[in-house]
Amino acid sequence: MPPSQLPKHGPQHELRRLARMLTLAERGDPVAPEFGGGQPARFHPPVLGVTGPPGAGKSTLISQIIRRLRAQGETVAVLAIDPSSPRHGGALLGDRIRMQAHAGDAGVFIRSLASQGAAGGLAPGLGKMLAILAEAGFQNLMIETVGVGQDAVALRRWADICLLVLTPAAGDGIQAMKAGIIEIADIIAVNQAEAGAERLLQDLKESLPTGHSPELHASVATEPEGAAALLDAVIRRLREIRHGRNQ
Ligand SMILES: Nc1nc2c(ncn2[C@@H]2O[C@H](COP(=O)(O)OP(=O)(O)O)[C@@H](O)[C@H]2O)c(=O)[nH]1
Ligand SMILES: [Mg+2]
Repeated sequence: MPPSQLPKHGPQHELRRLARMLTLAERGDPVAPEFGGGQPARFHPPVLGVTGPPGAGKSTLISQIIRRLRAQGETVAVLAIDPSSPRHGGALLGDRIRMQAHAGDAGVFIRSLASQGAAGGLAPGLGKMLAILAEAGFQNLMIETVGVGQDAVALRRWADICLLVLTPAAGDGIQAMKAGIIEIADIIAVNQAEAGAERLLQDLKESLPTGHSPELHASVATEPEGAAALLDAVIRRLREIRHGRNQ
């Protein structure tokens, strides 16, 4: 069933019920049948995974993607496995979204998840939670995570599209290359590009493994048009995946 035919998830009690089902799935407990019992969803919306170091601008970019999708009437649910990092000036995604006026919008659902392990590992019930959100009718799903090493590979398992967000700050790109995270990326954003993105973009181009050529974009997520090309690319891919599955 396409999401437009599913019941609208407006009323507060439905949202509370959805939140409860996600808690059950996170714990590994049984999920109610109307949420598909946590089994793979009948209709699976595109899943965007957003990963990168704390403070790179993942939440800010996700908020911009949400803004664009909402302007086109599309719904979005986000699972944020993102420990807040005061040291880097990062805020929990929920806070950032609230600041950016998606609060009270029934077409946007955001859930923060406890991370497993210091680096922000993927939650064990993630697949189930995505299935529940799909059954609830959300047209786009996103996962935000501070992924390194094995976590990044796990993200690849759940996400149709992986967006890696780096900054020109010393070491970011090198760290990502060392952690093997470059290999999972379909799109790489060099964000906070007002500090100059050329060098990191060049380094990335030169060190990409053979046969792997992710789209590279420089972005400034905090300026109104600063991430336009990146956002276009992400939204185009989400749409391609959805159209492919609807046929
Ligand atoms: N100067 C600048 N600041 C940015 C940019 N993108 C995000 N920020 C800021 O960087 C901080 C961390 O952003 P956030 O989205 O929370 O990063 P996350 O930890 O990767 O989710 C916030 O204060 C943002 O406002 C950018 O392109 N340029
Ligand atoms: Mg964040």
